[in-house]
Amino acid sequence: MFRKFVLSLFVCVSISEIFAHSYELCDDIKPECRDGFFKVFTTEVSLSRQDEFQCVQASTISGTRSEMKEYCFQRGAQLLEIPSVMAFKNLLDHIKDDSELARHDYWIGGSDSDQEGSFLWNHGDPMPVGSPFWGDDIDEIQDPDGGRGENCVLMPKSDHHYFVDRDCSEVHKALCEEVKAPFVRIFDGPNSCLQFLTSYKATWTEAVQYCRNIPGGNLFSLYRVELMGSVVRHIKDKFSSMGSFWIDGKQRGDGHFYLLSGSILPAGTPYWGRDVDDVQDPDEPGRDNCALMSHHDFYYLADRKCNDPENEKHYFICEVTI
Ligand SMILES: [Ca+2]
Ligand SMILES: [Ca+2]
Ligand SMILES: [Ca+2]
Repeated sequence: MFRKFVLSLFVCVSISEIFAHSYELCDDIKPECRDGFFKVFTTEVSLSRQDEFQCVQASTISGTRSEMKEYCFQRGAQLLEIPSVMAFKNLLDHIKDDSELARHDYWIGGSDSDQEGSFLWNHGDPMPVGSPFWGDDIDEIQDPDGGRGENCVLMPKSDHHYFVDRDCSEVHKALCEEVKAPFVRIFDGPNSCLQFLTSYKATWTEAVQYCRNIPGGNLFSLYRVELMGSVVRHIKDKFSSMGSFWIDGKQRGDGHFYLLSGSILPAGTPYWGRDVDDVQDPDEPGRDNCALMSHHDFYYLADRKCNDPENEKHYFICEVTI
């Protein structure tokens, strides 16, 4: 028994050593809200650290609960979860102050479809019950009161945007919440806090814009080739074969790839791969090509169209200079 324990301990330690890949969170950097999302503080606004917020967006279309869940997902977001009473109040204040927002009913993340009477958020965390979250939906019986016929949580205008349970096939707008990725430090250096965006695919141009919205932020630059190993290891550990990642590097008229800082991203090995054919990249003539770490080719660089929303939307990596 003891030997077995020692053996399994040994196996665990060796495996974790082999796969150990060290990184730490950059706790002092918080992502900003993307364009089109508004900020909702989750604590008392006057007291809050300016980083305790959610990024929320009201849908432009209406649909059933499951259609709206998909709608949010397509935007790198999920149906809104409300983590505290202060977050609820700050959200209601924002809705009340905006006459367009105030006119609609909204699906949010809660449901009791899995087990009747047990309301859960998107990923299974329990939702609070009772006041001050739930209303009565006008019948003087506090919701949830719909039994098996009403399994989805709506914030209806008619009941001052309190929570009520409704039939999931009703058609309403939704509130989506941006899924925020943490900043991690996987190597030492001046731009060493990286954010791997894997809940949202963007063109290279959109990715640059997203990263620049973060104070001190930019699309990740491979300014030293040594960084490539750490980044590839992190992608393989955390996001194995999920997809490719845009990084800094855009072709200009002279054919070279330039970093946003103005320096040149070198051509050839060991940066570039051959992507999906047998010719080493960059192999697309022209000037509107950008650098992608291609999951088809061991995350070596490939040149792809910078701004082709039909065919070239990918994950991306932001970095912050601190
Ligand atoms: Ca009721
Ligand atoms: Ca129910
Ligand atoms: Ca109800």
